[in-house]
Amino acid sequence: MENQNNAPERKKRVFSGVQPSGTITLGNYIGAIKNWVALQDQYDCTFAMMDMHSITVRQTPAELRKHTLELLALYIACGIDPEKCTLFIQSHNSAHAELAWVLNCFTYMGELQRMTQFKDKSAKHADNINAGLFTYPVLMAADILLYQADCVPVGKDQMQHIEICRDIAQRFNAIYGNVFTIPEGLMVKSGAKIMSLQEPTKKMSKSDANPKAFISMMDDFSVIAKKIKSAVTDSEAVIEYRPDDDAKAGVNNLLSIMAVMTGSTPEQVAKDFEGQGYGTFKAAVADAVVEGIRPIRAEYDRIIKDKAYLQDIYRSGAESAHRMASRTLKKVYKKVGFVID
Ligand code: AQP
Repeated sequence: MENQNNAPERKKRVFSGVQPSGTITLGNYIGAIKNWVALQDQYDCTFAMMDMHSITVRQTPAELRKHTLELLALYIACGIDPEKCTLFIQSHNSAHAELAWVLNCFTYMGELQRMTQFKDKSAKHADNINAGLFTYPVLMAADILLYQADCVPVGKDQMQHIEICRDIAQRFNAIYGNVFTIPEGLMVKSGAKIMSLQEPTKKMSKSDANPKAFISMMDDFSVIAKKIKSAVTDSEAVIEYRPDDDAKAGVNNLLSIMAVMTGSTPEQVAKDFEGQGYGTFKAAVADAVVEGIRPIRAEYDRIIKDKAYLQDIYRSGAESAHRMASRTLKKVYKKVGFVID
């Protein structure tokens, strides 16, 4: 790629990540990871395992470590190529915590109080409303801004956090000049918010207390089929896609899942199943999900055994991540008036 002065232009940058706060759900896959695969040829991509974000909710240490490595193996099994992308563990690059501190001083309490995720998670974890949960969006802003990311592919639930990240970056730039690239959120048209199978007006979440509510990418295929077959729908017994009708939330969700897994649209899937019963439809959705996950699981089972390979990837990933991030951090420290050694 060259500009008018024949100088090579840098590829646009993408940053994203998932918290290893449990086993990854079909929602994380459809809303985020699946879309990263399509971006890796066109963009300079950095994807992380966001372990620092995970501890805003209590984690069992051994489980967190296990989930972090599983997540890396899953990224690769889903098609993320470590030769093309930087893959690293967030806590391996201390620049995230350092920039987050600076950005905390440019973020207002009122802004953070408006964040839906903070409200939801404080209601869910009323015994542990910690300051990290409150400032989660600031750490997320640091994650993105450190890499001067142009695009951040995320599910719908994270768009509010992208907005606050843009506000913080613009505020900082207005004071100190062009320090940060202002990132755009990148959201898929279909599947940006996969809903709980048991309460379809709620997002599917890996930390849901009811395992029937989510499909884990690690579930046995028979369990996946069972969960889809017992998904909550409605008593209307009509397969129609009505995205604005909460009474139809369960069916809408299954139509969206089927559409993504078969490369169709929810409207088309609804047409394909017109006049059929929910039982037949659910069985077809279960098949589509299982067949979509099957090759990923085969790859995953192979990769997770190779601990040395995974270690090589996250170590070299941390080096590149550190190199990229330290340029931004140094600039920020200089701008705010820290003595640069
Ligand atoms: N249900 C979903 N539908 C579509 N996209 C989703 N994402 C999460 N849930 C859905 C997207 O997955 C990426 C990683 O999310 P995360 O793990 O960092 O945090 P989260 O959004 O809080 O995901 P969970 O599964 O709900 O985790 P817990 O239960 O730990 O809070 C993001 O791009 C997100 O949009």
